[in-house]
Amino acid sequence: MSSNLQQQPRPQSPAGDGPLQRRRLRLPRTTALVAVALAATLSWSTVGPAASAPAPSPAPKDASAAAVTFEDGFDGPAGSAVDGSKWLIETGDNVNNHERQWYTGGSDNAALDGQGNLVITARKENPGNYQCWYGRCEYTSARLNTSGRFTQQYGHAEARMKLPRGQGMWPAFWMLGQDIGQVGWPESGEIDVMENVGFEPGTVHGTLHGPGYSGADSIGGSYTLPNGEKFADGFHTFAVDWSPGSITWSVDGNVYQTRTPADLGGREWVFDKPFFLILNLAVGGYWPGDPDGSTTFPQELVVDYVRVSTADQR
Ligand SMILES: [Ca+2]
Repeated sequence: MSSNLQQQPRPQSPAGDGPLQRRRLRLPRTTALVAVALAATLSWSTVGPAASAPAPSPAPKDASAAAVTFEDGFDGPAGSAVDGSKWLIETGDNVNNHERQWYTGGSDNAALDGQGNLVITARKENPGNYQCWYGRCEYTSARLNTSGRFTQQYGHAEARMKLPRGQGMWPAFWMLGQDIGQVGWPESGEIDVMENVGFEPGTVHGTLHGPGYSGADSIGGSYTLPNGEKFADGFHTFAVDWSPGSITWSVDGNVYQTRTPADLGGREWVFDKPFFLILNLAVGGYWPGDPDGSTTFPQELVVDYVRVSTADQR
């Protein structure tokens, strides 16, 4: 371990989180973030059950329009940073997964492209002389979340994205329980709407982490594009439909997995509470492995929109 590692406060790793290649610890890296998570309000969770009641007939043709609780279409001038009222930009490194990048702030690695997209860019550079857990950082990238700005319990969450490509890339759209600052991880729960690792260019994973089923023991499934297609070749929509006791994952409307408390063998279902959203592009780590000579930089995670609504919809 480097001295740098010991100087920075980091959450404890849970014991027994399994084989390295499947270990996926996704903890907030700073106490500041935890404090923000604690401050996240349950602004609409108290109305969740009412909102999930059947709508009076005739149902509107586009029920989603009236039920949207969070939306960012990433419209704005090219080069501008994300809307700070919607997104908190996390900075620093992440030793928990042995990720290799430094997450920067501002618009350095997360910027609008002027054509309605957020682009999270992973670069092989270190203009700020950032120091990572393993020494001088080799890469920069970005990680955003809605902690303290938006949380949701149940409903539909989706993002339309074009993924990066190459060994070592690890883009993700995921959620953490807003009580992580109080109960820690994995008791907080983690819902991974979409994760991709570069060595599987045509496959994405949807996963649940909770107490007794995290890291190597997490509960999940995967979806693979037909005909050898790759997620870096075009935009796809990644979604979960979430209701009391059930979470369903889909890609482009194709459902590939539903999980319920029956899958947990008596372990606790920790998904009946508000969660916040996270978008990030990690470079390297236990699960994806590190970039190699075949990896080209920069790589981009291009996000057309993120949208959350109260109603199930597919
Ligand atoms: Ca857009």
